[in-house]
Amino acid sequence: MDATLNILDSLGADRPAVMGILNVTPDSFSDGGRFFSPKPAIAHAREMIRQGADILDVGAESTRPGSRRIPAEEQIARLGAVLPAVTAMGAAVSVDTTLSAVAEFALDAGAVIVNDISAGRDDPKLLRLVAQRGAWVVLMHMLGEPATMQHAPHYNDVVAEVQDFLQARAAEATRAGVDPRRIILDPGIGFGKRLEHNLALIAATPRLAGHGLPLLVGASRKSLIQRLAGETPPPARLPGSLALHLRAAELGAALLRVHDVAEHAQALAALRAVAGAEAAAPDAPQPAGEERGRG
Ligand code: HH2
Repeated sequence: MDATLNILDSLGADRPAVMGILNVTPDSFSDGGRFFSPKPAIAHAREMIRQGADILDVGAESTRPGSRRIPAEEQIARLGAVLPAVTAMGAAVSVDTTLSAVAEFALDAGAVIVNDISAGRDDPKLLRLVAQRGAWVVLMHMLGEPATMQHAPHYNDVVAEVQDFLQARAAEATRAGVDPRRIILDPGIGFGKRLEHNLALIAATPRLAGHGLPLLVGASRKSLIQRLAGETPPPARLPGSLALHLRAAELGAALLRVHDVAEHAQALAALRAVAGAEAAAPDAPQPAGEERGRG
């Protein structure tokens, strides 16, 4: 638990935290069905921790475009055998739900973060629960709802609108009693957004993170990558996921929500090593006439 709290208390201070995705669902867009039964789900959680995940985000409802809502009892039944085993592994555990009954079940089982893609709008009890339990909360932007969100989303100024929404939801969470140091914001890549909206939001990471709250970016395997690079099944979107996430990390993202933990941990270590070498390099320009281009 101490290691867990250390990670969360210093989010983004040193390097972005890697949040590994565990979808206990039959129908998630990229890995639906693979981790639906407890045994493979628990094994995958263990593997992601071994690969360097700081946080595991466990969800029992797919929110892909066009998905149907899963009632609280069904989400709890799906999580029942998995969550206690996963929280016992020692990593920080987040529950991906918009429903307070599911969040309560997960907090009772040892989760410490509630990842709410509705930012507290779906269930009025959720933010109060987070406050009472001293938990962390992820507040994500979504235009509309999963069933219809990709039907012609429109913004006049996507960055300003997402920024205003996130600030308003953070203020609402604080009013509900949530500790402002435990609020994480997320622009909601792919949630009611076209390609140009998603790219503008990733590019605006410094502005969205500029209010002092940690910013989570989750572009892992999402369809914007095939809009950029042509038809590819979700697992083949790793290079695009890495590029988008590394750029977000350079721009100040504090958490990355990913399917491919080992690959992200390696890429982040390499990025950090080069940044360290840049910081250590003498910054004075070389004197004119000195030989260049060797080595
Ligand atoms: N994306 C998904 C689900 N939950 N939560 C946050 N905070 N940010 C995200 O970008 C985000 C999220 C969708 O990805 P995935 O869980 O892999 O798919 P599915 O919803 O189909 O289970």
